[in-house]
Amino acid sequence: SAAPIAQPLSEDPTDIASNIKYHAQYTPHFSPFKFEPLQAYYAATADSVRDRLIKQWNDTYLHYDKVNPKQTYYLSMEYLQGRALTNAVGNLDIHNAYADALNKLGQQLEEVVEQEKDAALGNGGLGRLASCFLDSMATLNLPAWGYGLRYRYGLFKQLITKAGQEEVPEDWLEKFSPWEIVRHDVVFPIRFFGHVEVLPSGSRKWVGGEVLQALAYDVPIPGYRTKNTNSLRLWEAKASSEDFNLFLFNDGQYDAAAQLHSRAQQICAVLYPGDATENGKLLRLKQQFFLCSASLQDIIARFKEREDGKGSHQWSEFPKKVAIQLNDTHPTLTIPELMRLLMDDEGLGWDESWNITTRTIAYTNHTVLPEALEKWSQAVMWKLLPRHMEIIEEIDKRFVATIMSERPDLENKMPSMRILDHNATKPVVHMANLCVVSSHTVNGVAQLHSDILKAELFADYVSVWPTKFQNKTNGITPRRWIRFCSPELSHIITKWLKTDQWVTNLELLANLREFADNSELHAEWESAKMANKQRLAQYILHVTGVSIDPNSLFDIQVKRIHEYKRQLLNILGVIYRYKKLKGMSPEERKNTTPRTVMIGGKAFATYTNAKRIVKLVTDVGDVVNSDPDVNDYLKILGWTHDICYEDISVLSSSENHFPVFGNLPMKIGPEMLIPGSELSQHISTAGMEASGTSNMKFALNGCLIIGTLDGANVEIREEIGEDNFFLFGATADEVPQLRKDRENGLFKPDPRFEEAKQFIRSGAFGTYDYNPLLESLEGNSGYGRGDYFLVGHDFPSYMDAQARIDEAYKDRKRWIKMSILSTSGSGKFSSDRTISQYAKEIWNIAECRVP
Ligand code: 26R
Repeated sequence: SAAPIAQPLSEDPTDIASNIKYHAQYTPHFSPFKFEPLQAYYAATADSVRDRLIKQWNDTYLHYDKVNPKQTYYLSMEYLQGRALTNAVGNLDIHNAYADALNKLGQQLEEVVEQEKDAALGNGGLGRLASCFLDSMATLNLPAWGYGLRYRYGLFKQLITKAGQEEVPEDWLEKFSPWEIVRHDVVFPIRFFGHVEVLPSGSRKWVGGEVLQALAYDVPIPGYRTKNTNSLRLWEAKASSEDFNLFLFNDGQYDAAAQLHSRAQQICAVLYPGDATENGKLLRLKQQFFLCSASLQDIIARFKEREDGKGSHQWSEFPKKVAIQLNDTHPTLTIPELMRLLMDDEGLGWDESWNITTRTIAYTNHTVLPEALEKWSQAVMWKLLPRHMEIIEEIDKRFVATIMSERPDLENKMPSMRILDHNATKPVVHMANLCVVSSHTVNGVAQLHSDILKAELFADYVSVWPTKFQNKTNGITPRRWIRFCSPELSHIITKWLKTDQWVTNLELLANLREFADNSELHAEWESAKMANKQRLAQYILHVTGVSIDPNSLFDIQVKRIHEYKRQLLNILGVIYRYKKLKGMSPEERKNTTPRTVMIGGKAFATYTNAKRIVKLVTDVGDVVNSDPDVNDYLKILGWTHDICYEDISVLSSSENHFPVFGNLPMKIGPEMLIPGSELSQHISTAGMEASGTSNMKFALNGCLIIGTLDGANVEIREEIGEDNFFLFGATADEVPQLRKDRENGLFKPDPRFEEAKQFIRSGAFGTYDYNPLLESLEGNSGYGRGDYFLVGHDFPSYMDAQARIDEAYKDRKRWIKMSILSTSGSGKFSSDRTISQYAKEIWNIAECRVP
């Protein structure tokens, strides 16, 4: 064959094939003649696609530099980017060309892309939201970048063994990542510990301690069908070569010689290191500061560079060029660090620095759960960041003084409003309070959540700053979450809408409504959904050996395991269903709606009750799946999750190995799971789920929802119509009274609820001690007991909704219509809509399209 060529930009499959071969030869990642062919093809294909990205990536950078627009910087401790290759060829609109090119090389693009290990640098909703936002920012041609940390080990890999969940490290960098480019020239010093020195001028300076280096790794973020390619900049910690003590090393003291080097390695070693110990807390704080300081130094350097092109920089211009969004409180230290850099390094006064800081920074809250609201020990902060603590004290002092003079009526609210908490036995800094006081805008992530923030968590601030609080309902990128993951459904939508504009203007989906009764559309829709179900069933069989019936109702709940998300309600419902099926005659069973129930998610390593729930799902699955009486009517599968709520592992304790069959991959990610599902469960205790985003992904893919009036469910139901949403449960405003009633002994449990719990107690699901879990549902009060999450209260209405679902599923026409209406009503939930609102209403930035 012809010699391989570089020709990186041709769209001719023959040229592309040649370019892939070129990379296999000249960008080798494996020793020649000794590699896994599929992995080598993946690496060469990724390198080839990266060539294209680099050109438009550089063009984008130069264009932004030239135009010097106001730019947004999104600071987040988490990103869940998912696999990049399918996304890149999709956004660049070269999917078919690459598929053809690989065919010429005897390969399948579908198999090649499955080789990619994705960077799971996040936990769940908040991290995936950040990644959807990056996609929308690029697609909308917005000058907006992400900043984060380059963790060595991201979210743990979940194994299911006889004991339940076990966590093992996930080495996403094990081989290498073709999607990151190290910028050896972008390095900033980051100080820890030390002390504050007062200079003769009276100004203060943070000195001493230890100084590490932050090194930039950039990941390209291509927009959909646009040249604009933004950056996600991930920081890695390094020690400088000067910190390597050659003298000690030659003296045989190897560990001592490289002490700072090993401390640097700890910073980015893992996402959310355990914080039960003081050491753990210190490390987490170091991580947060590392992100904030490196990003700010970079932002300021870029500001100066771009402004100096015009002569010299004016600090008053800074908020007109820079918008910083804090993704929850994790990057709060941006606030005192910006103040410090402006005052101590740039010589500005307090007032000017404060003015700049507060006009630059905005904060998004993602949770009202008390245990997730960050409070840092003042003692730890004084030790690690003495200058920042001085600044925080000053912010607090000035805040208290202003309120006392302007709003003396709020005096008794001061303890909960101020930043420093002196009353506690252990004095803490309230990070959310620091954010509210120092940001120009604070937003929640769904309408109900934003209302709750204003009515409860931040109520006292609302009277001081009535216009500071906004809502920005979350969204998801339609590219990854339907266009690329469900090409079948996408083609049908494009055909009926006679345009593919819906991919960037999702509101157009509403035009499908007029065809909701069309029998031709029904037939196409049903066969696309069936194809997705069959693909899923086939993978499940190959990966796990469990065969499921594609004609059964695929019912899915995948999300982090948390008591407020109520996987326990789901599995109790399944247990009740199982018991009823057992009691039926074979004839009676034939009248039921067969179900395949999939429940999956990771439990935080130290969250014992969540782990017990995982174990219960496992045990119930083991019993039910091997019971021939019910097997045609009920199967239970467990999953684990990430963005790729990846690594499907059937939660079956009897078998915990993960075989690979032929070329099929072991992973079943959400991109396969969601299009293949028909019903999904979003059943949190009302008022507790800030938004939820997987609810939007499922609805967009024509999957019906059983849910409570919580988070974004409220708006989804509004959009798709109440007839197409299986609603149950208490509302957020009823919850406090229901908890009080419970304390007063007024709760009367439904017999079905008692029966399900009794079935577990009887030992039907093995000998594991489920009493602690069952006890959390008993008693009268307390967090973690007394059924704080109202599983018992909502159980009867949940079971009634499930019965309505069984009936609705038997009426194929009605079900398909509801499915079409779910997709038609999902237009609002594009992250393009969300990001346009942030751009207009918070950041004040405009499009900057690369010509
Ligand atoms: C630092 C530690 C205490 C911590 C707490 C909580 C770390 C991470 C979290 C994750 C929280 C903030 C989170 O992921 N929240 C989720 O954000 C999603 C995106 O807005 C919402 O859809 C979802 O409802 C919410 O739980």
